Amino acid sequence: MEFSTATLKALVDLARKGEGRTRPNPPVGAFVLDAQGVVVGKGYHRRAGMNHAEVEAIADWKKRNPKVAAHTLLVTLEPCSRPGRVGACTDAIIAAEIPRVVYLCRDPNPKNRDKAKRTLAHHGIECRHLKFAPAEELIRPFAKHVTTGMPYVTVKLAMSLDGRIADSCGDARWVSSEKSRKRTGELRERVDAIMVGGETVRRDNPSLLPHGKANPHLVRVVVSKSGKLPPDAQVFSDGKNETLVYRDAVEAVRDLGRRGMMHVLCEGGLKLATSLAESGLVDEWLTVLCPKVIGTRRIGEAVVFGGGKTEDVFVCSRA
Ligand code: AOF
Ligand code: ZN
Repeated sequence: MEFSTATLKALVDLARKGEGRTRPNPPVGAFVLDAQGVVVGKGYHRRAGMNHAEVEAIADWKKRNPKVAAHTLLVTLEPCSRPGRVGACTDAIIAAEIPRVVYLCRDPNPKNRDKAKRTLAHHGIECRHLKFAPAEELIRPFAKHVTTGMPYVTVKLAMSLDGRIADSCGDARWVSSEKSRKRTGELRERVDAIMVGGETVRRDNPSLLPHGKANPHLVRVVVSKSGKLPPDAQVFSDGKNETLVYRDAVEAVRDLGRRGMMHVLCEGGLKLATSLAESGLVDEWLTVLCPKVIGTRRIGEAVVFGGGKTEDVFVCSRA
């Protein structure tokens, strides 16, 4: 069976619903398809300890379309073949008598890597890998964490055309357009922790929370050498998500890895970004280039190009 790119993208989008909520497990999505390639069951992994995507999709198929024969199970990640917190998905696939499995990404977890094919073949189930780059992208943070114990670190910085940097949580008048703030806001919903330096907390008093849907799993992190932080800052006093404080960037990243965090987003300031870079801890730089010139002016009085209508440019570079 051939799969349209639209079907594969829809599956990755389904898996994405779990992003920022599954740690230390990967976000995964699965479809059960009939012989015509119609989706008759779907599911995604919501949280560690809960059903894997495959089991969710099989249950959905049995509930909604019990009379339709399953032709293929399509899943973003290779099914697990050894039990962990929950049973092995290969067992669930065998029990459901689904004749074919197609997965879009190999499992970086050594416990399961490249094992599904053989296990399923013993039961006459055909299993193949159909490489799809967006499915690999999706589990980059999981892959880093499961193989090294360290989280994947993304550093986001906004910059004017004349190279002036400000933190995303700072003076929004110049930093980035509404559209790009929305885009970086979405990134906050997909990570496990948002990290800033003490100076950012003292100066900008950010909430460090996504603007849209609340995510109780998201942890806020402040790195401050002096530890002198205002107790009435939002991150400590709003009664919302947990906030951890560290004296040192390296110690912070290591401990977050130990706590199962797979993806940490650093939103400034420059001092913290520099410490992370010097320690070789940055996996990805997300630079938002804003069509403004600050020159010698104050940040709020930057010269804005294109009447404010020219969009910011996102530059993503991997270490
Ligand atoms: C998931 N969700 O949908 C799939 C996973 O501790 P466990 O039993 O939940 O197993 C976690 C491992 O299972 C994980 O490291 C990965 O190798 C594999 N696949 N995990 O959490 C899923 N399909
Ligand atoms: Zn599984």
